[in-house]
Amino acid sequence: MNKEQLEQIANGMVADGKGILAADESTGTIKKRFDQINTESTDDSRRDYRELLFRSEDAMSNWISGVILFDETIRQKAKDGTPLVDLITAAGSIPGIKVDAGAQDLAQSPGEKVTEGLDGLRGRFQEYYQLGARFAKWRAVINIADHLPSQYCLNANAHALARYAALAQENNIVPIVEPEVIMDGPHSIERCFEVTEAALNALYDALYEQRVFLEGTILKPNMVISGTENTNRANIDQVAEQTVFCLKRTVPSAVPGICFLSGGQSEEEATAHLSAMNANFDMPWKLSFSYGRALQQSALQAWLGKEENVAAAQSAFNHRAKMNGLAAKGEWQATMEKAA
Ligand code: 5MM
Repeated sequence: MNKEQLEQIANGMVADGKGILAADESTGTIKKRFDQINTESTDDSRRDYRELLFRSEDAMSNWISGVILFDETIRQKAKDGTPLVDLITAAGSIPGIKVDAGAQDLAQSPGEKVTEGLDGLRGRFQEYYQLGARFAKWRAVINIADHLPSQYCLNANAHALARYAALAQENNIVPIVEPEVIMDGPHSIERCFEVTEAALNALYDALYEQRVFLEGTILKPNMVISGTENTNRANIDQVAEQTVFCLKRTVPSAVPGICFLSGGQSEEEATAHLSAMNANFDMPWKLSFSYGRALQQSALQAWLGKEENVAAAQSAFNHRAKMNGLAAKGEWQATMEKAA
């Protein structure tokens, strides 16, 4: 393990005003996204869509520090034969890879999930490094319900996240650790706080036990936010305050950066929350984004699977990337959306 290299990559992932594009939708998830725009999901259409994102010059050179890829994409070539990974590095961004095999039902605990994918992971990391990946991602799914999550679920997922993280670092790949507390449900922001705090405590206990080098990691958490079906939703300032308060209680200052997932927030909500945190609080880590839907929604709607819409889709992606880059510095204003 080369600690210096890990630290350098992790710091690059949270360079000033930059964040991560999560383009690691598995085949099933990207099909759902393409269904929304009546576009067939094929090897070529997935390649064309990802290629248009990675060739969005303003976004990729100025606002996107790294891209999380799916296994298929890290091996794919652009239409002109250039490996997609090379488009990313040519823009000065870092290629990363999703290595988990998805969340499956947790045995003996109805309603809960545990993420799989540890078998053979050491060898897969070696191959992904050769293919150009310098960071990786593993996502745990934690559901909130009346009596959930159980401590069993939090511990099982934290253990897997730590095993993955230790293996990634052994191969000089920076692990993004993502314990996602799901937004679905009628729960309050207070309940989200309680569950997020417990999940992060379990995670950092496991990372410590398994000797993970925190300076060479990135955390990808949910924000502390009301459930989607809650009728009395917390506002932007409350989300920013509760999120920062929760992270300060749980995340060691040795961690260089925290890059949020968007989790079903609208594009503008995800940007506004991030900017409010950076504008109003002093923190020991960089706070940035690792958004999937909140970076791609407008671009997908502009593209509609049509070649003639590529420029419009790129312009939508460039705009979202810039808004989030500014939010990572606390400099975003709602008026910037209207002006655009
Ligand atoms: C882009 O979506 C990622 C992959 O999901 P699946 O494995 O289910 O296909 C997902 O892990 C994503 O990286 C994070 O959830 C953040 O994305 P959002 O859309 O929540 O910002």
